[in-house]
Amino acid sequence: MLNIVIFGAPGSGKGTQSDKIAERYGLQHVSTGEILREEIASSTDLGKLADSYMSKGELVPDCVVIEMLEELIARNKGAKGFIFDGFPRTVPQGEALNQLLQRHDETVTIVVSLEVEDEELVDRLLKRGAISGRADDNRKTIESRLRVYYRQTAPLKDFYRSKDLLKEITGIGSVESIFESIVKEIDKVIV
Ligand code: B4P
Repeated sequence: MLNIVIFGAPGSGKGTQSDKIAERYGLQHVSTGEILREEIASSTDLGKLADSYMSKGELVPDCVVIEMLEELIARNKGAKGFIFDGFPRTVPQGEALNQLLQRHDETVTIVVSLEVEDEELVDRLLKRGAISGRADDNRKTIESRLRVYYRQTAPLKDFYRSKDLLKEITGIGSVESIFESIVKEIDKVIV
């Protein structure tokens, strides 16, 4: 199986690149953000809980997303592999993902980190907010998401670097040129 983690600050292009990677390698795209937004749209109990965190730019508690992911992996046993987009977002989530994959005799194959400066991130998310109306794409929530990223998510870089899995790629430029750089790194680990 090919198991890719795509990692980066909010607005770094994770969702955009994940769609392309999933198509290229025939992988199951797992976006915890998308799943949570669907739950919010359906007003489920999980959605109501998630909304109370996401609307403030905070992370949904680890136990909630880890359980969500466990169910998803169990439901997709026949998949060729996964692209994990927006998961893990904390070191405990990273540890949980390792344990989960180990239970299926699998591991993380590669971690792609998209590197983009804060100014560009804020710009992209404000533009998306103006077009899509996504509730958390407003200046106040974006600033909080960035703070949360540096405090809770960025430490995962060292976690994966120490396992020799981290590939840092510039996330500035055209979507196609960034995708080409990602493909180059993935192809190195699968041949
Ligand atoms: P996500 O849905 O994962 O949202 P995000 O981090 O804000 O990044 P997103 O994927 O939307 O942006 P992208 O980089 O693709 O999470 C939302 C919230 O859910 C979190 O804040 C958290 O509360 C909660 N959550 C999700 N997962 C969780 C977890 N594991 N644990 C706890 N809580 C969790 O792209 C942004 C924009 O940039 C797009 O408009 C795109 O068109 C544009 N763009 C992309 N590439 C570009 C390029 N090369 N040039 C210019 N623009 C580009």
